[in-house]
Amino acid sequence: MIRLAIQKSGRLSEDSLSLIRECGISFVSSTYKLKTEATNFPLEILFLRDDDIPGYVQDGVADLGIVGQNVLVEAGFPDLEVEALGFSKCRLSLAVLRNQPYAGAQDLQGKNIATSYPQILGRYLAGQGVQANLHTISGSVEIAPSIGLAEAICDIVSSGSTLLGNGLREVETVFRSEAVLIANQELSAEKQDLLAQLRFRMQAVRRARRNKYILLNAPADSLEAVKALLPGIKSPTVTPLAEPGWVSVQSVVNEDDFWHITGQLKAVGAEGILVLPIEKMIS
Ligand code: PRT
Ligand code: ZN
Repeated sequence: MIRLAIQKSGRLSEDSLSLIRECGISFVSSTYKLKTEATNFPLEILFLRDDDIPGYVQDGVADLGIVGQNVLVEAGFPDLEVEALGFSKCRLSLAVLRNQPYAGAQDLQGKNIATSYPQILGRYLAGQGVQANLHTISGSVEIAPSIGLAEAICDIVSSGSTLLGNGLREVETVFRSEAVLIANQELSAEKQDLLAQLRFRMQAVRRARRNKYILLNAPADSLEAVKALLPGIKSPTVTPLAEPGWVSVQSVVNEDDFWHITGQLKAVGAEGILVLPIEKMIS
C-alpha cells in the first residue's frame, strides 16, 4: 500500500483527482473525508492543504504527493520532485503599480516588497545583487501597494487579470511552476515498485493528452506529401481505399501542431479528416 497526499480543495484538486482516475484507479471521494482507499490499486489518498504536503512527504507521513513547484521549492524540498505533471501552470512574478517607472531589478534596491514566497524571491534578488525589504504576508498580496504597505509585490500569476484589476504591472518572472509528483526519498522496495507503476501510467496519460489520432483519405499521388506532414510514431499506416487512386492514412499528431498540419493536409488534397482523442499512449 502506498499513500498519496493531494490538495483537499483548491486549484490542484480537480486535476489531481482526474489524473488518478485516468490512470485507471477507482476510489470514492467525498468532500467530508480526509482519506480514501482505491478499490483496484494499493493506494490510499490523503486530502490536505497544499502547504502541508511537502513536509508530510519529507517526513514519510505520506509516501507521495501532488503539489505546485512554487510550494515545494518555497518549503525547501525541491529534491522530492519525481515527475512534472503538466497542469496548474503559473508563474511567480514581481509587479509594481501601473504608472511606477521600472527599468530593471536594480530599481527594487531598498524597496519594500510584499510576498508569500520569501525564500524563492530572496534567492532571486540575491542573484540580481538587489537588497530589498521583504514583507511576508499569506494572502491578498496584490493590495499591498495600493494600501501603502509595499512598493512592489511578488505573487503567483496565471492570466494576469488579478494584477490588472489591482492597478499593477508585471515586471519580472521570478519562477515558473507546474504541478509535480513528489516522493519520499526512503521508500521501501515495495513502495518504489508501486511508484514506478504509477509513473508509468501517468506518463501514458500525459502522452495521450498531448496527441490526437488522425485518419484521412488522400489521392495516392499526394501520399508522399501527406506522409511528410504526418511522421506518426514510427510511420503512418496507409491502406488502399475501394476507390482506385485513393488511400486511407492513419497517424498520430501533436495537439500543438494539429491545426497547422490539418490546414496543410487539406492543401495537398486530403479529405474526410477525422481526429480522435487517444485514451492511453504507451511508448
Ligand atoms: O487551501 P490550500 O492552502 O490548500 O490552497 P491555496 O489557497 O494555498 O492554493 P490554491 O488552491 O489557490 O493554489 C494551489 C496551487 O495552484 C498554487 O500553489 C499554484 O501552484 C497553482 N496555481 C495556478 C495558482 C494559480 N494558478 C493562480 N492563479 N495559485 C494561485 N493563483 C492565484 C494567485 O495567487 C492570484 O491571487 O490567482 C491569482 C492570480 O490569477 P490570475 O489568473 O488573475 O493571474
Ligand atoms: Zn496553500
